[in-house]
Amino acid sequence: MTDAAPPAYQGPQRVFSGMQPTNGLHLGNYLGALQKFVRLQDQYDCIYCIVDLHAITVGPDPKELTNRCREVAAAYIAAGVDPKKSIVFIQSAVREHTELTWVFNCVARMGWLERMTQFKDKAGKHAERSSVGLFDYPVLQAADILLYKATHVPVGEDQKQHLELSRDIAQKFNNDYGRADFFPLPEPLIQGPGARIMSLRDGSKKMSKSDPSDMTRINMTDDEATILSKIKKATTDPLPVPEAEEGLKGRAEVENLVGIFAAVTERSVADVLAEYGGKGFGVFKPALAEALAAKLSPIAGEMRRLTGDPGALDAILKDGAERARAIAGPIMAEVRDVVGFWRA
Ligand code: AQP
Repeated sequence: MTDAAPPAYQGPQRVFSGMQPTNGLHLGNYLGALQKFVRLQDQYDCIYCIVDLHAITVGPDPKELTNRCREVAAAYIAAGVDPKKSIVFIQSAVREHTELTWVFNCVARMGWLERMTQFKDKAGKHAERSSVGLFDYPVLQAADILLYKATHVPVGEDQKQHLELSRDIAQKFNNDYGRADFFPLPEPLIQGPGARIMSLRDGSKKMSKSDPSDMTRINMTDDEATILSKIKKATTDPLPVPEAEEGLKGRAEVENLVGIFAAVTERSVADVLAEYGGKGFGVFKPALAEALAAKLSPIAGEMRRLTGDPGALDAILKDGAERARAIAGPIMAEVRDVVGFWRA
């Protein structure tokens, strides 16, 4: 007898993704994820979350948390997410996220979580002093996605391992409870320019909100002068810009800057090198700064306008939470039945 392949998931195709309201968003968040959020709206029903439950794993200031959530919502909308079409909401407003996390905590295995490199990076040498929440972060992330039975998840490359864990959890839940196609196995959408933007100071580290130095990143709200100053001070080497892609090998910082230029101007790397190959960074860097400012300044202006009216943003977030609950509630009720919880 041969094992039959499990039936393919038959439910609707749906996109889910989120960002943490920790520090302000940066160019890596924009190119790696947010730009994809905007494009996917034409193809799918999309749900975009502001993941405040994730943010408290590293303990941000409670006085700041709500405003930071509003800032992320403003960034989504200013970048082109349409809150009438897509659902934009704050994670903690939909309590089923935490309920499904508990169920998944009992599905996921310790060994799976112990392999997560992001926990090792974030906890550093002090893993035993990290919150349990930080360790459990990828299980909450799996619950975020699967609570909506999302089939596609736009993320940067750093999230690849977490997405694989979400698939493992979905698969094990389906197997354990004998419901072969209950949860879809969500597909990460990672490809594309900007999937991995590196620090401006160290080409071996990703650009990150939590890097202590602001000079390592371009924030979405940086003004033109700040962008120019950060790009001018970005690490390069004494050689000129190479003329072909092979010339980028072993020059991680240069490769990163050329990749950023290509991504923000929607050109290929080869095309950028054809224009700047052989020229010095004294020419390349101001051109890059100008391209960045042209891309980010209008978005930053719109973010300022949106955050200036918190009441209007809250109305959008309230509507988003209601629409999210309308999807999450019935799916969580189904999970409760599958697991065998008492039904009142
Ligand atoms: N450097 C990056 N290049 C490409 N994509 C990136 N993303 C993050 N950094 C880069 C993508 O942005 C989305 C939101 O990320 P997050 O807010 O959930 O947190 P993160 O992945 O941990 O990103 P940060 O900015 O580095 O935050 P901290 O410093 O707080 O950890 C995700 O899709 C991520 O892939």
